[in-house]
Amino acid sequence: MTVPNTPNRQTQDYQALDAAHHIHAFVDQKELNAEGPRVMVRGEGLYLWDNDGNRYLDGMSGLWCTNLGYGRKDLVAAASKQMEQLSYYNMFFHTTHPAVVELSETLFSLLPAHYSHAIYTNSGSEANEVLIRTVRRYWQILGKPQKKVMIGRWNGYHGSTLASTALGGMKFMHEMGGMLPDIEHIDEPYWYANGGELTPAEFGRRCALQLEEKILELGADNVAGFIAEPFQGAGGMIFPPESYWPEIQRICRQYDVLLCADEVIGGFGRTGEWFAHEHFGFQPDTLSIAKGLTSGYIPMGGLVLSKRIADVLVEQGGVFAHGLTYSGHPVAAAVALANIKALRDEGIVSQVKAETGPYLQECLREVFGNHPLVGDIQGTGLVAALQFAEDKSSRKRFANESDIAWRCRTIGFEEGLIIRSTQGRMIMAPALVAGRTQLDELVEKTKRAVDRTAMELGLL
Ligand code: PXG
Repeated sequence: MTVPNTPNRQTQDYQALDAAHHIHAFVDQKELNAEGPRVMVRGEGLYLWDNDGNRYLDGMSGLWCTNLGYGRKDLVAAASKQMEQLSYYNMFFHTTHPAVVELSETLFSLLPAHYSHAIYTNSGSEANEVLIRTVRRYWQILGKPQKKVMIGRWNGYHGSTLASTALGGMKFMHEMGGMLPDIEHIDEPYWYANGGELTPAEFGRRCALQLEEKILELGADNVAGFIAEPFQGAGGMIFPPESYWPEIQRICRQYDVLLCADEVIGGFGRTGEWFAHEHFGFQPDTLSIAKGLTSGYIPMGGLVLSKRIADVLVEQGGVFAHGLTYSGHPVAAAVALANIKALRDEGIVSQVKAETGPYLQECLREVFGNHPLVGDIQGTGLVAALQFAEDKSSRKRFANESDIAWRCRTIGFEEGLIIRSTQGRMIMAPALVAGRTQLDELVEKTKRAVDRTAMELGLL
């Protein structure tokens, strides 16, 4: 198959140059060099093409970010127009510009009314870096400088820079020189793995109460905020039991600890609501955003602040000693604006809520509800996870579940499908523009990959 716009080097040439110059993300570089990375050259809608002309259905929206799908000409035009008009200016030196102002106008029209201000960044990691400093600054201004400890969760993910790694709970990342003082963790609400004999509701409350215990242990006067993803993404697309978030919110309010939601994956329509905390029904004080803000067309992130925090920073804070060269970059802002307008005006987010989300969830439960390899199905909107289990009734997981899920993911590629594996879970999060036909293809190809994996295990 000929692929239009295919660059004219051979795949092995790209691979050799790649091996000569790159350290890739989260991989044993020596092993990857031996295998050779896939060379992606083109994207259109939900599909990707590699340099050898193979087509893939991207069931992961790139890295949970291409909410609008690939190849949108309107986003290209928005970037190009902005580059011609004002390719760069900054928000230092008492300056602003229309692109970032208009982005905020639209963003805050979509957010619940108690949010008022944003600090823009280039990525989700940076949003969480800024979060720590901003939250600490808030308490300093209020005369409580000792309130500086952040509490996160084990197996949470908040980015790969130093402070965002420390906020996250990936121990193998901490081990690579990644922990910081004044950051603590509590357990994740992963009922399937850790719930034991408790019902999901009991377990959800138990996990939330760990926050209260941790706050009491540290002293509420020392705790600045609690950060968590509304549902865990990189940690395995884990949905907390329904009892979890109301209890977390109660505890944060009771001890005057800021509730910080990391919406980098959950934001911009993934669950069918604009933001995942709206799906779970709680009200965070801050939101970290990135990914779906621009559908991955250009890097941009940000920290959204509630009016409660912003008023203190603005009215009483004096100089805010923070700034990034590219905060509110005009081209990124113009693309973000075009992106969120398209998600809104084309009814894409509402379609995920009313139609495509329920359809995907229903299909997955119908196809995998009785599958010998699948013990549980979680998800809402256009995000879902299949939990592999050796014994469903006791929720026993395979000892080598990561290898099994990785194998399933590899078979997926052979079937022309990109889905992710994390521990013993297969994760999908297709672009929000997916229609029924593409969701059918996603489920069908996932079934083939899971069936072939089950056959190799002798279960089918
Ligand atoms: N918060 C959350 C919840 C994320 O998922 C970040 C912050 C950091 O964003 P940046 O833009 O700095 O990468 C993320 C990133 C995975 C995976 O394996 C997920 C992410 C990154 C890499 C891998 O699912 N999310």
